[in-house]
Amino acid sequence: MFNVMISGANTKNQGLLNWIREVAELCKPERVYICDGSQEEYDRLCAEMVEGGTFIRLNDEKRPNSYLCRSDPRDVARVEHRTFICCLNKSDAGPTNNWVHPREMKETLDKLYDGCMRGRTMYVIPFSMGPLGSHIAHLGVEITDSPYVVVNMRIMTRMGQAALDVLDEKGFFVRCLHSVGAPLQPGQKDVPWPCDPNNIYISHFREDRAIYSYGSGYGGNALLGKKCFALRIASILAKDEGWLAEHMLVMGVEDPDGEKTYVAAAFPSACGKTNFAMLVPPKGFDGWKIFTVGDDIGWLKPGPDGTLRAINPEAGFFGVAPGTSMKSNPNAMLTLTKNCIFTNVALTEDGDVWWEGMTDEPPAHLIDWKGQDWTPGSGRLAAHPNARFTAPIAQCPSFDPEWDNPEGVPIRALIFGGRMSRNVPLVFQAFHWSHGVYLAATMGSEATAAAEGQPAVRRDPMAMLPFCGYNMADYWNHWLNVGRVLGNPPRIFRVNWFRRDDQGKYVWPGFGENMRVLKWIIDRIHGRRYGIESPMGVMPQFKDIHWEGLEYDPDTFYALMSVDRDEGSKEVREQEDLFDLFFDRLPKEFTHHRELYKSRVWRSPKVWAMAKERV
Ligand code: TSX
Ligand code: MN
Repeated sequence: MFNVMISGANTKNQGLLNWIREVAELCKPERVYICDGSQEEYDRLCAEMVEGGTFIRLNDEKRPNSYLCRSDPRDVARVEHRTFICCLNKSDAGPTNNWVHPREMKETLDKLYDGCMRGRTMYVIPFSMGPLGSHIAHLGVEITDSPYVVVNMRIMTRMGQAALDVLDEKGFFVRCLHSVGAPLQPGQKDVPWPCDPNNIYISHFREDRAIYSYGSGYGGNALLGKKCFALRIASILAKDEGWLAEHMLVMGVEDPDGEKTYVAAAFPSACGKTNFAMLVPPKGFDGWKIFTVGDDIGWLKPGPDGTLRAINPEAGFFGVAPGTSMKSNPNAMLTLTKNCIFTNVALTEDGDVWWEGMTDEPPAHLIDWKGQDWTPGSGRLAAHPNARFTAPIAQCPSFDPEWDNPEGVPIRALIFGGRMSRNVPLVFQAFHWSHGVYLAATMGSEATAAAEGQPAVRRDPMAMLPFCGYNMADYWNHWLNVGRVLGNPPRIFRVNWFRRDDQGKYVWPGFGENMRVLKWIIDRIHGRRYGIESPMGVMPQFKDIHWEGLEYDPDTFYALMSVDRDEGSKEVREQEDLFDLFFDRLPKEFTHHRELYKSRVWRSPKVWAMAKERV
């Protein structure tokens, strides 16, 4: 029997105590520590990481209680090709996931985990995804050998003694095991960012509802509450229990009369989800206010009133730093003034942080994300493009106090948007729930590179392609089932902030001006504003949008709303390619929606959706 000292918080949960022993026997750490989630614990771990060279404490005048961390340059992002869904039947993982039989994966992992924590502390992190004790929330415990994970999890989740209290003696928790995969021999000196980048496994066990991650210390690979639990495992739980775990921001929109309407929105990565979640209403919107509930993940559960009620399972933002500025997202910048962790950004001479896009003029000299001297002429990026901030959501100026409501907030609209330079209008509404599910399932987004010619469109159903823990077609059927039980389902919308003209210039100003689109959506929900039917869905006419404070030409607006008929037909053929992947489990409805769309398009003028003529 492997003997090891356990210190830290106490628990009487026998299931947890047994699991801790089991993992300790396998991973053979130097010591085991159960996290209590206190500020002292956080400060102590940060100080130890400063001591060991993992963290740099930032200038306390400029950025109080904040740290910079530089990862190994080989460990800088999520790794989709090393992400696995392990379930008994391959077809239950579906054609868009990497599948491995759970028995085979366990054999592989058992070998890797054997002794993998030698010379290190094994941290036990109890956490709640969602308000403590909420019936929509779920508990997890992450065991990790990375103190970086502990301090990030303290910001990103409700972590420590409070979660142990909810877990109590018999509570269920999702098992999340993580190791950086870098055991230390006796006397061996540690490195600032230990990892095993050639041996990464991010594996999810459907039947056990368990997560095993090995080899990476970065982001969603290591902070297992986020993508692994709150999306991949939660999507499996949600299917079995009749709710939705979604890659969605959640926000409240308050009008000048004080009426608050909640919406949730799904966008693929690099579409500015965090910016939208913290939107600042533009000129012409006096008295309107946006409240941020979350910027990345929403758990939506049918409520007693027939609505979908949403919580944000997270407690922090793990956002992309480059591109964030006082212009693009002032609320994010103000959230980052203290108590933050920055990973792979640049360090200024006065001990503060910088990244591309933060200011118009870069500083004359920096230390870049690899720790090297940097000047504007050096021809390299100062921050890694996937550099991140970890920040408590409660510090956000637009923070919604309803964030901690255990009943969640009632969602009135679901908004889906990709990045499409052509042929997807600024905004339109689905005819009804099942049509909306079809619009969300066929959503595409272009690769960000502004190259010549037509950029490649990647289909990203519900923005969940990398995050759905089971067969995507089963997931679509589940969506249709959820709609059937809702008395007051949210209305479904598609948006696109990224239309370009023939010169490649963006046609829509975006950012705060998206408030105009949001207002039309909210007017529609409350039955206050008309839209007219087009082949794609219900669309606003120029007069239906609130234009005060923005000079916007009606012709540009109709160009922004138009779709070319032949392009519409091409789109249908691409949808067929997507559906073919799921031939055996595809919802019947989808085939019918596609055929109906086809016939509407064929009967339309060459360039349609120009709702101009009709009044
Ligand atoms: O986040 C973005 N949003 C949503 C904001 C609430 N971005 C940044 C995307 C990368 C993460 C956008 N970029 C948006 C947008 O609505 N729109 C665009 C495209 C665009 C870029 C620059 C301009 C306009 C549009 N500049 C000027 O008009 C001066
Ligand atoms: Mn995300």
